Amino acid sequence: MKCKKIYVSGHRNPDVDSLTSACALADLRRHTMGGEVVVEALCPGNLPAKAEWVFNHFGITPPIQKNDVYIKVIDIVATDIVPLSADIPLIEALRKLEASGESSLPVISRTGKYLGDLQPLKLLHFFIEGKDLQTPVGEVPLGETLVLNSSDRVHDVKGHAIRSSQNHFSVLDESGQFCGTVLKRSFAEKPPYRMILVDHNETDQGILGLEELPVIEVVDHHRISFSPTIEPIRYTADIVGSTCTLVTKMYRASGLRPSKQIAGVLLAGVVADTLLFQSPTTTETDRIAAAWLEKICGETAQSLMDGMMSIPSPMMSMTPEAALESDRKLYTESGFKFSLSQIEESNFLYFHHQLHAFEDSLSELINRKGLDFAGLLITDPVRGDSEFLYKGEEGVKRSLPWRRNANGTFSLPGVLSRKKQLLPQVLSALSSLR
Ligand SMILES: [Mn+2]
Repeated sequence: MKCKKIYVSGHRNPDVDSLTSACALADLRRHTMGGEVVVEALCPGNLPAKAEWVFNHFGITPPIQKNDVYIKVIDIVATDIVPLSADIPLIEALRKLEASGESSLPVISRTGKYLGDLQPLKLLHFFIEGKDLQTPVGEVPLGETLVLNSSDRVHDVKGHAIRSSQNHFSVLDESGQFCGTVLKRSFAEKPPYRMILVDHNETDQGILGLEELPVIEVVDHHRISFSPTIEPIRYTADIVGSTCTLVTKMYRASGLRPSKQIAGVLLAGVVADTLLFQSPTTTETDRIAAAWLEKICGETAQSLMDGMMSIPSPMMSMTPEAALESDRKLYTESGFKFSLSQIEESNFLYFHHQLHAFEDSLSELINRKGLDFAGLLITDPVRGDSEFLYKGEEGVKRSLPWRRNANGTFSLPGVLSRKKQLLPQVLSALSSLR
């Protein structure tokens, strides 16, 4: 099927880097791909308050909130089959049927309601009785065929449809209105949407339904856990502090200059992910990219950091459940399924006051998602330290390398990055258990 739309999406529970890089890369691809295809940046989940501030500040519409990209029947509807209107005489309808080369054609009322399919076999009795060929086709016996609902997932109806003897299926909306037809061969074709991933490459972390769409590009700065592809794809990965740094480099390489607004949101992404160049993930490349973006957007990295830090942290403004969800990633590794959330909070006292509530929420999360364990990294971006709260499998807990505090949390001095500091140590603890 012809590609109608390309989605650009960061990981679920998106953070500032994920959203701003999606927004900017969508903008870049609109320029490099020409105007033919629609490129749409997505926000798979809630827009975090900090990201909302960034997009407002630069006067840009944030990525569209969408929880899944499952392909629906309506997405693959074709207009190849022209339905018969119920008013025309049977003889005329039969001629149209013959000319179409199909074995049946849908009949729709004047108001667009689907009435059934004109099928010659169904008419035998009608002819035997010697009925008039001038009878409107809407009044003759029509065949009942397999019809599809426009909102059905293709995944759910595909098997049934492929096994049926029909070559096409009428598609109806909730009120029975005819929306078009799906051709049987469409089920074997590529869907009309493509996917570009930013700031992640693991299907587990991506928007729901991601596995149904061909990924044509990845721009990322995380470990690679991407599945083999059928066709060549564009893959940009590097060890830098922010995906926005990579998108900035791509702008420069293409000879295009981002608008003031796009440069602004890119700079915010670099600042947010490197915690104003304090995170150990920061590289010279991030600083060079930021300096270039500062010139274009006319603001400093520091002023954007101040702006974002003025937004209350999830811990102060959300319930423990919501705070855990605000930046949570799911992993399956060494036979363990686990989740690691991260929250920035410059005052650990807020966290200590709610410790039991967070422990309960982690336990609830483990039950709900069938996990082996779940952890929460609380990071103080100002002092550059973290604490880690762990729930779940005791063997894993014992193999974690950090000092335990009296309140049961782990102390991780100098740790700012889940990706570069927390995850590798968790993974090495897990592999030591095998
Ligand atoms: Mn990132």
